[in-house]
Amino acid sequence: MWIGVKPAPHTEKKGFLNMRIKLSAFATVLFLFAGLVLAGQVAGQKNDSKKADKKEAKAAVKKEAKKADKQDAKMATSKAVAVLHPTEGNTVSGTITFTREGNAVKVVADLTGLKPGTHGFHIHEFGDCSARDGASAGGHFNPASMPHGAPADKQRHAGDLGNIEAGQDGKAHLEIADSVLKLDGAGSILGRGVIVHAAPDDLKTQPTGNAGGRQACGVIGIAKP
Ligand SMILES: [Cu+2]
Ligand SMILES: [Zn+2]
Repeated sequence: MWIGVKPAPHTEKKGFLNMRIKLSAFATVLFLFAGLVLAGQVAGQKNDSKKADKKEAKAAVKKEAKKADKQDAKMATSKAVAVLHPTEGNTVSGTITFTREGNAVKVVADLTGLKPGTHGFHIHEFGDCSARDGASAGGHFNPASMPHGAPADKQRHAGDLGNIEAGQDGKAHLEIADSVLKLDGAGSILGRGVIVHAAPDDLKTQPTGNAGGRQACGVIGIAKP
């Protein structure tokens, strides 16, 4: 029996159909792939815009913070002053200025009416000189809960400024830079008291330095820069 080489018409049709199916499957895959690529691009764009938004928000926050810093700097106290008056039965008086110098505060004291020699000299907790003996100024200003010490000690009251020395004329001049004192923020010395004592501060005895009576008292206030 002879079998023709020429494929039967129905087979040809089937082959054509097969090809069509193959083609349409290919097109579907292509289409899906294109869709995926497009979707990926859109998602990428969305991501990009999200990133840009985040960047913008960050920049805005930074700008606000800078503005606030500038405002703080404008509001910050650069100089403070205490005018000291004698307590009852004493003659000590004078002026002490506190000036911001970088991260330190420069303290300049000029006093008169002292007994020649060394006198304990501190910032006390309260700016209250109403008591005749200065006791209303409270203890040494000590916001960090430290023991009493010398100005150069790591552990000291913030108010521990050590001693001031008077000459034979009863006058004393002192200039020190202190990195513990602050004119602003938590632990600021504004509104606190300054006391000059009758005796030297031994820089050891807790919590007073055994500096004796209070001979002059003043309140730290904001000064004209
Ligand atoms: Cu004192
Ligand atoms: Zn102290």
